[in-house]
Amino acid sequence: STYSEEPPRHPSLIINSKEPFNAEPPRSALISSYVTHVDMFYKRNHGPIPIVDDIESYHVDVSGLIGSPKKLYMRDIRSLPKYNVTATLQCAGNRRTAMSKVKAVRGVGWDISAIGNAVWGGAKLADVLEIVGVPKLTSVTQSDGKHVEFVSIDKCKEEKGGPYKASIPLSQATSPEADVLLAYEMNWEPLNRDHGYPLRVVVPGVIGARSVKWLDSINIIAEPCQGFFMAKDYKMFPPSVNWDNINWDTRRPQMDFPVQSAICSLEDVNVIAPGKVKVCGYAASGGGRGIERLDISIDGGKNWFEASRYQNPGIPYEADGVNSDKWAWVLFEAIVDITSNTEIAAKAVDIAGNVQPESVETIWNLRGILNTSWHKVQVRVGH
Ligand code: MTE
Ligand code: MO
Repeated sequence: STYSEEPPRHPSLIINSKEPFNAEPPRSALISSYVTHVDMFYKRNHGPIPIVDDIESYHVDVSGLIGSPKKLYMRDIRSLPKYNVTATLQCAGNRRTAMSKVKAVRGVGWDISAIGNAVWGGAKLADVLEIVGVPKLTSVTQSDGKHVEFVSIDKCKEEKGGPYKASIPLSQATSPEADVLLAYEMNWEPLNRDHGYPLRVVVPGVIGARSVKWLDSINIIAEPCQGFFMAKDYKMFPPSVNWDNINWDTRRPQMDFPVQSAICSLEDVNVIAPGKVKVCGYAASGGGRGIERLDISIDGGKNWFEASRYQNPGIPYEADGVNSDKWAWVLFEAIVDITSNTEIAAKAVDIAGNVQPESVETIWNLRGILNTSWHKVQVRVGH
């Protein structure tokens, strides 16, 4: 494996690790549009970016608990109905740097931009599985705890030089409503190399780690995939667990993302002129749960008021409305009046009533995942 043939990247990206390439955009890029530009979309890799140059021979091998193994070529996947699904992808490690300030954690550091919203174009996994003989989920089909495993082409050190892999429940994979895609487009253009060319999985509402890029094979298996990123990583532990007493088997692989929000129009410490200040950012929840409310405080959390929320400009956002993208983030905006040095905080509430926790200390975990604590920025009034 070598890093000599990495694709070109936008110079404004903030690089958190060069090899493998892990980078996020500046905060302001996230709120400049509802759909994140591909070059400003965070890039999260565990090895060198693979090169697939013979698209004619490229195919996905499907095997496991199905009749006989099958090969699916791009033309097979493209012959299925194409769906465009607007879905937010968020790394479980988003906001890890802030968690590591409580106590050291393991993993690449991220500010608040390991998240992005894209329009993914491709075939539904439920349709793909159907053509290889795995029926769609109905009220009578049984999935018996089976999983669908996705194996990549890339090589990573966590898998001892083997490919990145992950799995999702068969019930989710065969459910058309879950909108799991084998995507070949991102924002109406062919996927680029960084984001999984020629084909990737997109699992809406779930931590980014399950959306396997550069898909090589799909296996129907009896239980969750035992790969590093399922069995040993991306699990949420209580604050009491440390590297001496950890027992990985006691926890399930993280799937849905909890409710999250962050302020993107201000940096950690901002010097601003006194008066009206625009506070903008994003809010998102997992499992297709919409954002019910976004609360802003300008006195460190004593008093709160609601920000306005939107997805597509001009269309009012309703948390479970027909015109709302259920898998996508919501952008928020509030105008506040700042007269002296203070702390601005944001917290979101999803349609199940889940609220972000106040402090990062109470959710600290040794892998530094799922930091969904209130996002706070300090502002200093200057001239
Ligand atoms: N797929 C492969 N093959 N290799 C990877 O390293 N990283 C995962 C996931 N899929 C990864 C992968 C993680 S942890 C995340 S958060 C998302 O891809 C990031 O997707 P992006 O780089 O397109 O933003
Ligand atoms: Mo991730």
